[in-house]
This record gives sequence, structure tokens and C-alpha cells, in this order.
Amino acid sequence: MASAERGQSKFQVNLRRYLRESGVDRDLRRIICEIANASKYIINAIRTGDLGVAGTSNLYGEQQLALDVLSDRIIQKRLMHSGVVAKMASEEMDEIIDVTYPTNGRYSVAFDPLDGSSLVDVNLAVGTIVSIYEGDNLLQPGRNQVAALYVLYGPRTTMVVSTGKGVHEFAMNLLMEFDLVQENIQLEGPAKIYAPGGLRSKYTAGTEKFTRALEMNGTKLRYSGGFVPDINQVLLKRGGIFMYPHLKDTPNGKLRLLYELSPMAFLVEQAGGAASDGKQRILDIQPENFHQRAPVFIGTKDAVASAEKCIREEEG
Ligand code: FDP
Repeated sequence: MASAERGQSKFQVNLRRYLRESGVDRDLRRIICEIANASKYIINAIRTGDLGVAGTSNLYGEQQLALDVLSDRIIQKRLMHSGVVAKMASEEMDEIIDVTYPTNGRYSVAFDPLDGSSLVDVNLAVGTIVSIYEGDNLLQPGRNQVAALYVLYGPRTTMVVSTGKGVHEFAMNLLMEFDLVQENIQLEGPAKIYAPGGLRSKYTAGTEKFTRALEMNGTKLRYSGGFVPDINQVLLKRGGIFMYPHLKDTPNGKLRLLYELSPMAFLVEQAGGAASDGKQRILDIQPENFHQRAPVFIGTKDAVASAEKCIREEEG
């Protein structure tokens, strides 16, 4: 299989070739490459587009930015015309789209087109998150995903992807193609950083105990407010934990299972990490609806186990 040293400039291996040589099914490759193509237009819109509101709100009553709506349309269009997608759903859509034209595809895709979009106007990093299942059922436990990825729009545009054989990072080059940066990212060391979402004053006893333990151990606080850059940091620093826990007044936390948590849990587990809602593995949760939220503790295995232990001890 093709490989590259980090930062290697000669003999770059691009995403398409990497996926082909890794034996990834042709239709699945097509979906991943369509997302890569979509991201060219999304990064362009982020850089130069309208930062205003779209005048609409999504299902959750959140005001949609012009950029949210545009990113959603860009991805929808590419997936629709790929000819390999059966169903698609996104955080910005009111309903699931059945793709019966041009063909009835073999895969279904759930995505968050522009996660953390409220950070665009202050010029912080945002991302696209994508989850892919075989067949036409998107309401399955995340462990059944065949692939997951995110695109991070930061100082550089990168894609971190897994088709179930490790986690690999690609970076967008001058020609807006993705080249391999590093293969088989592994969360091997202890948690060096933590990214805690939600108001601390609303933390329950278990999460508060866990947070104090992190502070006592000298774990550094590194929170950007964007799920994609925060997870990317945990992965690329080879150790850390992100949490958006259950809060006293919000028992299900904030983040959505289908569009955010399942794909990130798939990637982090592929990197040797873990993801839990505080009690059970995120990838084992059977979603009951498309908009379901769940608390999350995700990153280095030991840190996630220690969060679960604190919650068990304090909250039963
Ligand atoms: P945002 O509301 O800006 O879209 O998915 C939601 C999300 O961002 C995540 O990217 C981020 O981790 C989290 O919400 C931040 O929430 P808080 O502002 O409550 O910390």
C-alpha cells in the first residue's frame, strides 16, 4: 500500500489513489471523493462568502446562516448525482431525502455540513462531519458504519477519514486535491489536553469530579468551541479527551448522535480511543430518531474509562 512520511512533498499519494489501493469499494470511494469535491466549494464559500443569516431556521429552531444552507446544498447535490446513495440526512434538513434518481444507491449518508458555523464570523475553525452506512437505513447503531470522516477548515483544509482500517489524514494542496499526510493515527499516550463543552456550573457531580481530576493531573484545557477542530486536536496530539456532558438541566447534552457523535466515535475508536455517553459506548446506542442527542466523553481510552468511573461513583 502507498505510504507517505508526514510533510513529504515528493511522490504525493492522493485520496482517490489511496482509497483504491486500500481496497475500498468503488461506490464508497465515490462518496468520499464527492465529499472531497464538495469541500472545495465549501472552503471557498467560507473564505469569501456571505456571513449573514439565511432568514430560515433548522428543525431545532437554530437560526441558519447562509453558509450552513449553502454547504448543505453543495453536499446534497454532489451526493444526489453520485448515483451511489440511497438515502441522505443532514442536520440542516427537515426530512430524509430518498435518492431514487439517477439510480438507487447502495449507501446512505448522514452529515453535518458545517459544524460550529457560529465560529465563522470570529474566524475560528469549522468542519464538515460525514457518516456512511451500507443499505438504506440510517437509524442504526454507529458500530454499523462502513466509513466516517470529517473535513476541517482551519489554516489548512484537511480530511481525516476511516473506512474501518485505521484513521488517515489528508491535506488539501494547491490544486485543491487531498494528499496523504499521515496513516494510522493512534491515540497512544496519556490524555494531555481536555476540551470541555457546556457550562461548568451545570455539570453533574460525576463530571465535576472527573474535571477536577483532570485539572489535578495537569491536563491542559484546550477548547476551541468547534467539535471538529477539538476532536482533530485530540487525535493529532495523540491523546486527550473532548466532552459535552449531560448537564443538570439538559440530560441529553447538546451534540447529535447521528450527525456528530457516531461518526466521531467511529474515527476515535479506529484510532484506538473510546467514546461513551458516560454509561455506555456511543457506537452501541440504537438511535430512535434522527435528531437524538447524547452526552459524550470521547478520546483516549483511559480518560474515557475514568469519566465513566466518576459518573458511576457519583451518580450510580
Ligand atoms: P455550534 O453550536 O457552534 O454549531 O455542534 C454544535 C457545536 O457548535 C459544536 O461544534 C461545539 O463543540 C459545541 O456546539 C459548542 O457548544 P457550546 O457553545 O455550548 O460550548
